[in-house]
Amino acid sequence: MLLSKEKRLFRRSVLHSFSVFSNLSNGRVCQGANSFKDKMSSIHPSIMDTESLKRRIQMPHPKNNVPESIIPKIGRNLHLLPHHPLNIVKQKIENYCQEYASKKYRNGTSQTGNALNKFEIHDNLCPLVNTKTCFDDLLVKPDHVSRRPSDTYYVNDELVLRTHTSAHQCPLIQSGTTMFLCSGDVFRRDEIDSSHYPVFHQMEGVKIFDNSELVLGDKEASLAVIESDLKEILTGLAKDLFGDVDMRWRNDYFPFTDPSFELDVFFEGEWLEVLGCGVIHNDVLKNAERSGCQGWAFGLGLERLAMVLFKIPDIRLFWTQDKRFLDQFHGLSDNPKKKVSFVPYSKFPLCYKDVSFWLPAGVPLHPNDIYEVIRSVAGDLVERVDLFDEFVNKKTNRVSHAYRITYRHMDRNLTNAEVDEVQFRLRDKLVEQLKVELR
Ligand code: FA5
Ligand code: MG
Repeated sequence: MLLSKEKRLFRRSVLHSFSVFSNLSNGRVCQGANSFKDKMSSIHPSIMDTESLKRRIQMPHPKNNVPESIIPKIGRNLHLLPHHPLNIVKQKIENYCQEYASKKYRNGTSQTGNALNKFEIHDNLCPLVNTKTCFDDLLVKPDHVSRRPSDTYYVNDELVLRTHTSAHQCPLIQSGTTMFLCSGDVFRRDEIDSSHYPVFHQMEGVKIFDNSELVLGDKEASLAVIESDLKEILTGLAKDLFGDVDMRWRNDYFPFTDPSFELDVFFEGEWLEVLGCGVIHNDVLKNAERSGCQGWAFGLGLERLAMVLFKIPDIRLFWTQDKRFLDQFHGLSDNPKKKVSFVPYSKFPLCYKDVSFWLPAGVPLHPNDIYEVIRSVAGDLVERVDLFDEFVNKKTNRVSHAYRITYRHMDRNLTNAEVDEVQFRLRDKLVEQLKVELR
């Protein structure tokens, strides 16, 4: 089930964009870092403090679809909090990758003047990015499903909350980098269950190969070198993190890599997709003004890896401030070899309520619109939401949806009266905001 959900994002539009970049000369070689100096400003778009950033995100615009419930998450930067499980996983990955690089890659510097065996670390880039770097530069077509307001948080026509850390690929590659690891929070309108949350964290890894590392004049042989290095570093990473866990490689599709792969890990009786990766598409490198270079990229979900590593059963737990959760990870950063399995400090009973309604006639509603209203009223009390019945009344042509909402508090017991109160507010809000007709 997990897999089919994620496929939606990039796989629907299978056609690549082969637009001609007439303003770029073909076959341009890698350029020196200095000539990109002024372009670095696009990587660090005005260093904004969190409060200004929140105000910027909330500026009214007809296209602004960022709900209030997202705002408190901005700037929390869980991946940077010492002892937080996401920070521990991030550090483990960075340590592993640096060690791999120092052993596997040649000592020295590239034509751009950057080290050939050390990843640059970027972990505090602004999450507000433009559609050019988030989508266009990565060959994600204007009508692609992942760009729709049903899937992406728009601030206005041009600015979005990054939907993936790949949004930083082109500006960083353009800066002349040879390799980097870039982590941060990403935002998606998505369904609600134990492994999906509207804000989660990703890490992007990119390596651009130096000509001296490839087979000169043989693109195919070079491609084989790149692909095998990519799989080697990621298989090694999964082994380093999880030991002998079952994993599988599958062919995947992303507009910005070719070929593309994903890696799944077996967890709690299901295959859990933990990362996507591939060989960077030539046209992406053209967009980053590094035509003639070749390299690989990967993007992994930090929550997914932390869930497997520490056996954390629910993605909402990462946001709790409860010491019973956070204290379990203390001391791990200094002792990376220590094994920790999260011990649930409470198992409060779940409780579910159903709601069914007619969708408003003639107004296209996406289930993500429903999930967001549910989130905005019930917050982290919702464990999951399932659309369990959908039908069209043949006479009136109206569409009916029925959702089962599973409630469970992470930190305490919920009373029936409390859940009823939330459910009633939620029903009212669905009517008020989405104009549905309750059944
Ligand atoms: C991407 O976001 C691509 N940018 C990854 C990539 C980078 C491919 C570079 C090629 C080259 P995808 O949507 O599959 O791909 O997400 C990547 C990972 O993020 C997933 O494997 C999963 O681990 C995690 N992820 C995706 N959606 C969610 C979610 N809603 N909640 C938690 N983790 C998620
Ligand atoms: Mg995926």
